[in-house]
Amino acid sequence: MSEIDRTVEPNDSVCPFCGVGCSLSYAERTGGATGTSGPVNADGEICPKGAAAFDVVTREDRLTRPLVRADDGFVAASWSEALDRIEARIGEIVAEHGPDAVGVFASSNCTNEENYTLQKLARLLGTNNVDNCARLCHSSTVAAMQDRLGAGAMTNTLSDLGEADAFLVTGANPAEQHPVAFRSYLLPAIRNGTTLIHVDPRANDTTAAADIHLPVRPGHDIPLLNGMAAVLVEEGLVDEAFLDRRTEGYAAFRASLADVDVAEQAALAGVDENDLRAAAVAYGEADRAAAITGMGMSQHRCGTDNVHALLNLALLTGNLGRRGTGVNPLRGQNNVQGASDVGALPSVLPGYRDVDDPAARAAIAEEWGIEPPADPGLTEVEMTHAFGGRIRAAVVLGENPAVTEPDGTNIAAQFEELDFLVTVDLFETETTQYADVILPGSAWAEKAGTVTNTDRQVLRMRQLTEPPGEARRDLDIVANLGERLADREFSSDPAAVFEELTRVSPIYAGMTYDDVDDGGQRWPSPAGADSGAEILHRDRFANGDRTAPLVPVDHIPPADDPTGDELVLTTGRIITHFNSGALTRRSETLTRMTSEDALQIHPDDAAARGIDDGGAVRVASDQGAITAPADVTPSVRRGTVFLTFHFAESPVNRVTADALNPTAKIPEYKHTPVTVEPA
Ligand SMILES: Nc1nc2c(c(=O)[nH]1)N[C@H]1C(S)=C(S)[C@@H](COP(=O)(O)OP(=O)(O)OC[C@H]3O[C@@H](n4cnc5c(=O)[nH]c(N)nc54)[C@H](O)[C@@H]3O)O[C@H]1N2
Ligand SMILES: Nc1nc2c(c(=O)[nH]1)N[C@H]1C(S)=C(S)[C@@H](COP(=O)(O)OP(=O)(O)OC[C@H]3O[C@@H](n4cnc5c(=O)[nH]c(N)nc54)[C@H](O)[C@@H]3O)O[C@H]1N2
Ligand code: SF4
Ligand SMILES: [Mo]
Repeated sequence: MSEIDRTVEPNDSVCPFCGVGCSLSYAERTGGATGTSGPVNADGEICPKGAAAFDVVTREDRLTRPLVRADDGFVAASWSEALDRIEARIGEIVAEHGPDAVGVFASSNCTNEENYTLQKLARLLGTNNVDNCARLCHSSTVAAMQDRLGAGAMTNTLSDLGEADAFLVTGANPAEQHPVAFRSYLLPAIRNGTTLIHVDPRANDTTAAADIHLPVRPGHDIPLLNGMAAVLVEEGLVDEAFLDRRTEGYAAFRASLADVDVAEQAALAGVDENDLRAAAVAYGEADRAAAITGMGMSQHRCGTDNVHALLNLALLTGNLGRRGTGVNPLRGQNNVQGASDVGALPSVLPGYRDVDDPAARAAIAEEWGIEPPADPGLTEVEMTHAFGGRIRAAVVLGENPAVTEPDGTNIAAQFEELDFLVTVDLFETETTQYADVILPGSAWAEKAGTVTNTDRQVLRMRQLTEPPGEARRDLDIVANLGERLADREFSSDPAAVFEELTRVSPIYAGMTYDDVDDGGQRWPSPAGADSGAEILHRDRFANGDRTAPLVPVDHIPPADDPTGDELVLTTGRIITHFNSGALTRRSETLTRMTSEDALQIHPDDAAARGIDDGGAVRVASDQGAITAPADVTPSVRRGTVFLTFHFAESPVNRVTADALNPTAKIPEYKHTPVTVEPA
């Protein structure tokens, strides 16, 4: 790593991992990261990943020069050679097939300015084929919340959540995935008496703090939530005044519940009826109840409907628009909220204005001089499916889809189909191996700009050190690509790009780059993070309506239920590793804590298959097979097995299927029938 620049004031930046957005800086004493007091982690709290953040920067295997494909592998090239090649090949492909033959993968790991510039590049080139991996996390949540309430983000903020009397945490494991949010905001409230209801097929670190655990059968959240809705009505725990003033359709909704038998719903969801009733009563009796939702809800074919069913509970009980309430999707990477806010999505422009809205396009044209195209582009998984067909060339910034997209067994073949692939990464990864040109980008501590965290706060990243060798700052790279591909000037000054963003994205209007320094900027309340406007849907919903509809949601049985002695594979995360593992797998500190994946399997399921704890098992589906050691544990429910996707040596996505949710196009990562046997 280059010298840390001591002249940067203050000398800290934002953690490169999860969407909580902790501040950290370099500690001379340990040669690693230390937490510093920031807008989210006031006491400088960080988790083990944050503490290892400099491992990403200092790794020996960082890319330091552009690489271009030669006959037998890659050879180093100068920047001008690499950019010439990109300009020539993408130019040819656009000339032959049109701009929609190019697919652009933006990055939830990169700044607002980098993502804003990249989506601008795509649209100036003439395509809306730009997406980021918000698609893979909360696109279904956003679709449901946008539809019902007019905004897809956390309704509340981390700091007011602590005022809740009950938390309903479903399909999320914040103790491991959002550790500082859990420890600093939720846990103190829980210790003070707030009831924690945890809905998860596995008991994990979050469950350890729970009062009620509902070990739902994967893919069966709708019956569980509908059962809870029925109990709320039966027990008179609905908020009549709120229903009158702020909702529509209660009579019909109530009538639809007449057919709902709570015992049947509990049986379908695979949970104890009394526990389900207790959860509904705890949620309904609380003066303030906050729902927190994650991938266990969103990453299903029925992901949007799952969230619709959850929204019904909040509307029935008046738990929206007040402190300590709401429906709160905890966001993934440090800038997955921002990458979407700034328009790195195929159907919306910066600030979530539809590409097919002429007024929105005209407003953008005033700034850019050119109107963006009107037809929505392809989503991430749709783009990889179209490789070699409609999509001939791709630009991938800071993503590793060869590991993280579903049906990984086929993805290799899909990448081979591309005529031309450019990747911008810190390392050679499973995805860069298919590239024609690999550009060496900048790690978090080597870049300046802003990111937007899970509770809509815009936070400032500061450049603490220089990129290694000839690696460049990502914003410079995206601007270089823009100049080559869209043939015009692109600014690589983060302050200037942020200022442009505030002019074109209505939700960032009124913010300034300098004010971001104080952590005081949060949409939709640039006046200040605690201005009173930070809780959404207070008097009106974000779409301007006073009321939101209650809508009956029917259970959608998973398309492929297990047959014979198949088990259901669900996937997820652990505290010490991150997504594809590109950033964490080679970190000495983190691999010392966890060095390999393990298949969680219930002792009864293991015994029936002759599987021993620690023994190698083969996990196979219609898509593919992998092997992993068994972790025989009663913490996972019978009939369900669990693996992470952090270890590319045992890539679980070779086994997952690529069925998509019809509305949001999110893949079904959390319900795959598999056979499991000793390897
Ligand atoms: N340590 C760590 N932190 C991270 C990440 C990481 O990789 N590692 N990634 C970041 C990103 S990108 C994201 S999107 C977030 C995700 O954060 P989470 O949403 O917490 O992530 P997951 O572990 O995928 O899923 C949460 C839980 O859903 C449960 N689950 C599985 N199937 C079902 C189901 O059908 N119903 C219900 N109710 N639950 C189910 C799983 O057992 C799991 O415990 O984390 C972010 N933070
Ligand atoms: N089975 C299963 N699969 C899943 C999920 C699941 O729960 N189960 N979750 C899905 C979810 S929610 C997500 S978000 C995706 C994540 O999918 P990805 O975004 O593909 O995963 P990451 O490992 O975060 O990949 C980030 C890549 O960017 C690089 N990178 C990191 N920071 C920077 C930077 O600042 N600049 C540049 N240029 N490069 C950088 C890293 O080296 C890495 O190669 O995975 C999805 N896949
Ligand atoms: S909680 Fe998230 S943002 Fe905070 S240190 Fe841990 S990984 Fe980084
Ligand atoms: Mo994510």
